[in-house]
Amino acid sequence: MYLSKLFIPLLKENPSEAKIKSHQLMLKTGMIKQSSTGIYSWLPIGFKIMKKIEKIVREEQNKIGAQELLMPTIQSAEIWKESGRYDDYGEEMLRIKDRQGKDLLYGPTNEELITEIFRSSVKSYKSLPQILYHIQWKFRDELRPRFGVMRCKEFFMKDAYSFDLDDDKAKESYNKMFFAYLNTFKRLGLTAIPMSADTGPIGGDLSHEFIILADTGESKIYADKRIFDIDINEHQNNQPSINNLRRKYDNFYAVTDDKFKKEDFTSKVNKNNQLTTKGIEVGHIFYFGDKYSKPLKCSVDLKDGKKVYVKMGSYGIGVSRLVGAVIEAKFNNNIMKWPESISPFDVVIIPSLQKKDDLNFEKSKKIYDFLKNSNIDVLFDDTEDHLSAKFKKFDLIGIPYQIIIGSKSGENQFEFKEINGKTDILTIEEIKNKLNKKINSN
Ligand code: P5A
Repeated sequence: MYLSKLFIPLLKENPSEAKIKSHQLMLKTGMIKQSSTGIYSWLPIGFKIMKKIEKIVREEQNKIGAQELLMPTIQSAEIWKESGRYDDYGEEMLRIKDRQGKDLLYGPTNEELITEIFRSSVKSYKSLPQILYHIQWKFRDELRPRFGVMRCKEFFMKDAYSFDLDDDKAKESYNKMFFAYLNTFKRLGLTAIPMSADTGPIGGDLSHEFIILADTGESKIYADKRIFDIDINEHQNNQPSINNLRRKYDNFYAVTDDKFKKEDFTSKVNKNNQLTTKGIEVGHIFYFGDKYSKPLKCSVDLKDGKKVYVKMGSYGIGVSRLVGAVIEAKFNNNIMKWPESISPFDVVIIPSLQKKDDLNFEKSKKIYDFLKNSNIDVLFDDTEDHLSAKFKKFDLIGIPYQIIIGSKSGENQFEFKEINGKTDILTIEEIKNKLNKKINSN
């Protein structure tokens, strides 16, 4: 893609309404545009990054055997009345009537709808276990939407739902998802800590929030630092080891503020290991047994003819919030570096171009065509901005690698710079091999 053709409305000034760096950067680099309070349009660069995050989330769900479907954004109020949550959910729920006066709502979550789908399709214990998920927009009429995509009204969520026959099996599903989440965040270049959490309006008695550390996070956290040392690769994808490894996490105190008890923290965690800080909740998982299956009468027949309500859990990842969360974690000293796995482009060619200087343009175009033909997603800054202005711009756009075409480049010798890192002088073939290696390792 040529930069002159890219729809990327960059802002010159810092947007005054943005209080945290991710919100500022997303507005400044034309990733999003507010459409009304807490509701955003996703412009090409922002959308591309979010789609890459979505792909990784999807791959990790599919790896554990979860199956993707798609439920609508608009739901009937009936099923929410059956579960009892229609009244409980309060003003956060956007309620709508159609022309016949039927009560509808814009789904804030999908426990009811998936239970309704399951109860009408599955009758026998033989069909269990199952994990179903979708990636869909949600709407919550948040009292105080803020920080851009971090807490907004309309947001993109991956929500999965597990169905099992008994508590033990259901907890295995929970543990599988627990590690799928850790793997997902790792691929996004994030260290997320699972923290014991309150269940709030979703319900149940077992729940973990996945938190990444950031000063601008809304969650206050209290943890035993040693939780960072657990190696998730220990688990070999077989159930006993997943359950055992999950138990390791229970050995270390790690809670968000609603579960915090000072006496527990000080008595269970040695002073040197105490970590009190803030973080961003990027995922949240719940086990709630028959909280929804019972009122919605979602049961299956057992071998002996008895009926049992299915045991359910639900598992959410804030896909759109993650775009902001990655920025909070990676944007330092006014320089953004996207992890290669989700960067909007693999590499950018930055030539010094003056109107009459066709040489650098031709060189750049050659490299561009060569890399493009090698399936590398390359951006070419074909504008006539001064080099220093170009560098400033790309410090914010955050493409991890740059090929600089200026006084130091020879016939087949180019400056290849890692943003925030070192510069090598490489041939175009070497650049291609290096980039391919990076891309394939994700
Ligand atoms: C789990 C899946 C649920 O909704 N039901 C289905 C459960 N959990 S949750 O914690 O309420 O949300 C899951 C994740 O969605 C993101 N999120 C938000 N992102 C942006 N703006 C919001 N207003 C918002 N609310 C929730 C978070 O990442 C959360 O962990």
